[in-house]
Amino acid sequence: MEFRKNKAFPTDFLWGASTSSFQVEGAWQEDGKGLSVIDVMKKNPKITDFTVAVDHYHRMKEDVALMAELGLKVYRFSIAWTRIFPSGRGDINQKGVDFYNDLIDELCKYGIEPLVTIYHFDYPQSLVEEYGGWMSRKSVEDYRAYAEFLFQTYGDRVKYWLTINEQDHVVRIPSRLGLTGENKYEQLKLGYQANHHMCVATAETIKTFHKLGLKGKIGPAVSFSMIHPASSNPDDVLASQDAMLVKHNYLLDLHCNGEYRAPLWQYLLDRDFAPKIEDGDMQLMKENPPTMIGVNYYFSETVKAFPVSEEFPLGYQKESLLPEAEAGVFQVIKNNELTATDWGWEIDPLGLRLTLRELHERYHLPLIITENGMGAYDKLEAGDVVNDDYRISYLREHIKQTKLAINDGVTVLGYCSWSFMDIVSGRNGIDKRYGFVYINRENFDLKDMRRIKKKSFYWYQKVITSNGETLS
Ligand code: BGP
Repeated sequence: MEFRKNKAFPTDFLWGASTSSFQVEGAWQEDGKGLSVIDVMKKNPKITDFTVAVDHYHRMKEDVALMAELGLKVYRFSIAWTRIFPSGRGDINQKGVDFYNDLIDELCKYGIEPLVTIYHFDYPQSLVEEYGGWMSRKSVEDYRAYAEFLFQTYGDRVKYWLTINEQDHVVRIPSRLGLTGENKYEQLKLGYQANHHMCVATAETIKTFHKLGLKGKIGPAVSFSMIHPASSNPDDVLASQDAMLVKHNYLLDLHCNGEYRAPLWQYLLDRDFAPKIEDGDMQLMKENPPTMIGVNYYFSETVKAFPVSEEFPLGYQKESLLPEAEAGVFQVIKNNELTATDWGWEIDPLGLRLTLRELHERYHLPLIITENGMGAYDKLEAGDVVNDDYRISYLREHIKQTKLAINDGVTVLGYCSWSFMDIVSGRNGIDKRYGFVYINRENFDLKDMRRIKKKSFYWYQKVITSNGETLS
């Protein structure tokens, strides 16, 4: 839809950038930190692990000063659960508590709003060993108690909280659940049970948040993007709706409405994936919905129908980590209208507007973009210059669409680009760079870890000072 006049960004719009603990901190075994599932994950010999990351743990003040120079209004980061509770519960590690106290104080000193992710993939390994982690009901109380400790410790300065980052990825990626994933069916069945526990844990945590009388907003950060039908063939339209259901909607329907929608429940029963639900679970979720939704958006997908056949029987799935095809449900195909990043992620800025509108219409909650960015092979040129025009162009187009979504009537509290500085990518090491700040290291050569401002840094600085009016 086009309009005669378009609204500007609200004056209190939160311009920001994001990171997560294991992707930036390093110091994986320092100052009493316990092991997380990330620390024990099978290593890929071709890329770096997360042990050093970008050394933010030791360079925190220098990094926050750069955030201030960039002009950030909000900084999204996650707390490493095992820095606070090395064994996931019980004994507290004061040095870990102090690190985040110092980080939050430093942010407040510059007037930067902290946006805290309570848990971003780095689940305590000891809880996996003790009782199976998220697969056990016991995980609910340990997560809630950890979150309560954070509320009590940092809640005087932190107003915005994200409960679980990309729960759907945790459920689907065996190593993030602490599983080997050797038995696909078993892994998916356990994954749906883990998913249910995460939803109950989130609701319990939101209940605690309100009980403590905390002001501010809380909700999950979800990976959510529109899935387009490949054609006007009704079979493809059905495939796109089914893909939306099993990839995205199932999760927020639980968090926000406390329901397994009929077609989803039918799917779970049919595949024998239905989780065990205890009395009161659904009511608890209904009564304790999030008060905002964090949206991680990178790309859209396009799907066509994928009928069951002899070659592809029911249950067949193709994954490159996340599902790309499921017999009898959908099949992702290339969208020829879109270009893609070096990693094949299809660039679809308008898809962000559609995503924001979809979420707004479905759940009627304020949204905050918690991740959006472009992973690329950046080149450090002579004189410490990184000309990342491709990233500027990516971000510009997505910010334009965010503005249009606001004009459509969607409440968007802020925009946090992924990532503030280069991070170690979840699956692609340090080669896949995302930041406004270049980190001078390679996969196996740590160099001097110098912080270098990229061209996009200066561009985003202007975007922020002009409150999104200067995008060119
Ligand atoms: C999201 C995660 C982030 C981040 C990002 C980019 O799924 O929340 O942690 O890594 O995606 O993904 P990748 O690092 O695989 O490029």
